[in-house]
Amino acid sequence: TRERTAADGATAVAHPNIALIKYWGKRDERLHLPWTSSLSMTLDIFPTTTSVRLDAEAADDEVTFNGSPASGEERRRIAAFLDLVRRRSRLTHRAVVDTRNTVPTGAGLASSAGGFAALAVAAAAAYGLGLDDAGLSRLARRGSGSASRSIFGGFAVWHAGTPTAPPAEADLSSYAEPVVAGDLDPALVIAVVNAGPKEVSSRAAMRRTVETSPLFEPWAASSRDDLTEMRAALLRADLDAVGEIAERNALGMHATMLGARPAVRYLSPATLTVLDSVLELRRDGVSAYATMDAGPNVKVLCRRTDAERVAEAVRAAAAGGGTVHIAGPGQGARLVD
Ligand code: 2P0
Repeated sequence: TRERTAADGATAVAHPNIALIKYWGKRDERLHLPWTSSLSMTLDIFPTTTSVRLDAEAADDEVTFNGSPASGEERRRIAAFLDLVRRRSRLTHRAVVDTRNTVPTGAGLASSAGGFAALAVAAAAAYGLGLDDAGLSRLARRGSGSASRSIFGGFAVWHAGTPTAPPAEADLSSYAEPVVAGDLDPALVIAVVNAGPKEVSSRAAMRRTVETSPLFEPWAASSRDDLTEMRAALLRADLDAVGEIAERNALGMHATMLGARPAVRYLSPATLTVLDSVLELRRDGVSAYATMDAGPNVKVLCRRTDAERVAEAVRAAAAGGGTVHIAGPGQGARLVD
């Protein structure tokens, strides 16, 4: 690796991902180690572009988010992430971070996944960490769990890390990798029924679920089986099996949340209306399957050739109350500068 100077900087682009096998629940909060492995598709829409420039003179990090200074929790999380990068690089320089995010923030569309994947790639380059993809994925995980998967394009699996190992050891084996898939030609139709920020952060919601929901352990156990079946279904390019497994895994995750005390409920009446339209599509012979994250929005997995028809159906179901996006598999995080 080349010598680093204070003038060094780097810019990276990353995309969000949607989990088909969900990540829900940490076994180690500081290291962001999950209870279960998860699997996702990286999207080709809503990129985040982040540049990191070292500043030898600055007394503090300067973080700009979509042109405005970042503040509060957002700033704190980015500064904590940069502290981790600094400890690894043995450089003490503060950084100027400029991030441009095109995802509707806080709407359960995983804006933190593309965000921390782009930041990890840009910061690792700027501070000269010399990481490979697995190392970048481990680093991105420390920003946000789901970001570990956005390092890779297409389908990616994030390993929970050896569950019997102490956290410091599991930390080394908890990263994402590409998943071998057959010729699926999938699309995800994203029905944004509410683009506002959520009432409970996914971080707080998953903590409450793990601590209080009697349904958490059974879901975690079945999710491990779902992952095995999902990998086989992807390998044989069986879109119906992929969709069925994804849908049941997501509904199971939401069931664990409903079992929390007090319940965490992200699904709204509009969500259920869209879910009904997905059932109707299936009755009409269209392969369409739904998944929902920490918010009311619905992502419908289908064949790319059916995407327009699916988009039309969910748009009609949302009755003008939302926007619909069509995404295909996108690229992994990469340096652009
Ligand atoms: C996922 N979600 O697998 C799951 C499904 C939401 C529902 O990953 O606390 O922002 O930063 O590790 O990654 C959202 O949680 O949480 C998420 P942290 P993250 O996509």
